[in-house]
Amino acid sequence: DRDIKNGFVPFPAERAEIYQQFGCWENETHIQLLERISQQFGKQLAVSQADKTLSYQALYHYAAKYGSYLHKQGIQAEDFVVIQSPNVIEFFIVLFGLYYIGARPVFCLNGHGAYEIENIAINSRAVGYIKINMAGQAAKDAMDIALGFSKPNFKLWFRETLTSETILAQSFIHLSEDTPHLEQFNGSAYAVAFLQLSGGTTGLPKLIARTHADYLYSVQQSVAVAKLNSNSKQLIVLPVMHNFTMSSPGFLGAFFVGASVYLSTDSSPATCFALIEKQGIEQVSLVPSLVNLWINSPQLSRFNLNSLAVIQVGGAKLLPELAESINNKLRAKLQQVYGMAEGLVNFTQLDDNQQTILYTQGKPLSRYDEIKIVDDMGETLANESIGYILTRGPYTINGYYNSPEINQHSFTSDGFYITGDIGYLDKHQNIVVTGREKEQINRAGEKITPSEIENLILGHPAVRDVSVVAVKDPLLGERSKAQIILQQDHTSHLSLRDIRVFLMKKNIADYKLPDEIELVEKFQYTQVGKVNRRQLSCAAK
Ligand code: J2J
Repeated sequence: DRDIKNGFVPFPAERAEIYQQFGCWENETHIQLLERISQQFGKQLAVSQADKTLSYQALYHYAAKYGSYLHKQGIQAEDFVVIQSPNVIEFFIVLFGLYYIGARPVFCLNGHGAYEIENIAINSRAVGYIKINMAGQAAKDAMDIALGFSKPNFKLWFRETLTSETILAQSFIHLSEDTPHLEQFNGSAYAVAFLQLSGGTTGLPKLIARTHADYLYSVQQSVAVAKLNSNSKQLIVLPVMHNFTMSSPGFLGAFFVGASVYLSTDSSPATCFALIEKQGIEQVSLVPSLVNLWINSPQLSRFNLNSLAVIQVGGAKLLPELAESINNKLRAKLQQVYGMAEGLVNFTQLDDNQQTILYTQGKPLSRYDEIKIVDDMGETLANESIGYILTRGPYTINGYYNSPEINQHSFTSDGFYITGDIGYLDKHQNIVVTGREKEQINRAGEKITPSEIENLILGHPAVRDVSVVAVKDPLLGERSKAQIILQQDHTSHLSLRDIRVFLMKKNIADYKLPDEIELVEKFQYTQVGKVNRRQLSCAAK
């Protein structure tokens, strides 16, 4: 069908049949899920942010309105629309508005700049771009970014900038008021639902196409393992469009059972602790660097956080000392999560013993997930031996979107995704991530591809060659360092600021700006003659 023609790699028939037969995939799309939950839990609070709230009924109602408006503007089913938003309530209306008409969101991080947005929009062949801004903040206009598009093959004709306001973004409620009401689009649950971004291994971020059925299956399994129910109160503080925040169990997990989601646009302990205390928050997902910030905050003793029951931590390696502090200082149960936007997600079980919770990343969500640890030759290793982590299963992609060349080295011939992570299975089949083979820097859970930044820095006239590497950082886990070899004839000094300003002019996301630079005569090389990007050792504890 059209998805495949456009570059979606479907599940191979033999495996699809098995997953189907074992009931992994429900025949339900994202909007059908919201419709069902809004019928069942209509009056229940779906999302709240600052002084704004939406019940499930209201969310569905506004989504229908906004979707109808988008349709009137010419957005059609199967169209891709790039969306970028801080953690505000309006995001949910835009998201489900797109789903209402069968359009497909392309999720960008709020930190992404025009540089990333342009590339993502072009690669996904998006027809539009919706940007939601915070009220009162210097509004980056969607128009400004879109005007920068230069590629002739790209027809981005729909651009919208919304501002998150105190009541609800009045701008778009008004926009949709005099729009004729459209029927909900009920497409196939096996079609592409959206595009997520990969942390990336080489070059620009790769696109990950997930189907409604496979994704919502992972949500359903996450809900079970995180034990969410309709009374649960979830705080969202990580970026709302990250895969972790969306699905592990994330806001979709909360929606799945009619629970309530509270958004914070700010991750500072003072703001989040106050929200936890005031609302009686029970569950929150964090990256290790945020755990670190929270437990060491002088604010900790000022608030009553007794309601906090479970904290999911994932996105980057959680060191056991920090893991222990969740129990000791935040008095909550830790649930480790090792996941990826490509699919596979592992959780420690809430009733696992302390050893397992502190030292492992748990077990895959589905009994049909297959994990293989292999050596350099691709041979499967015994338990407790460290090797490359490969996986395939009912909600892991079988290829990046529209990337045949990349897929050749990202997947094995029998369909396993090569995660680029290194680790082992313990004797109880819990996975332990010990390191990484892929070209990536994990800066507080945000993934940076060194070659992307290197290519940009190479454009600086004073730079002859550059290597961007990860350096261990006590707060961020890893920070980025640009090692630079200056042009021979270049006598002037190059500072960190020079490089950061140079990159900022390219409009790249802030988290990708190098944290430090070092001027060197030559790079360190590994045995295979590649620059040693991993100066740090991610060796097993
Ligand atoms: C070590 N490394 C980890 C962990 C992810 C749930 C949770 C996280 C993500 C995510 C996600 C790690 N210990 N606990 O999508 O649904 C690193 C690995 C992995 C990469 C994926 C989810 N948890 N990582 O982080 O697509 O290197 O997804 O391959 O952003 O993060 O990054 P991403």
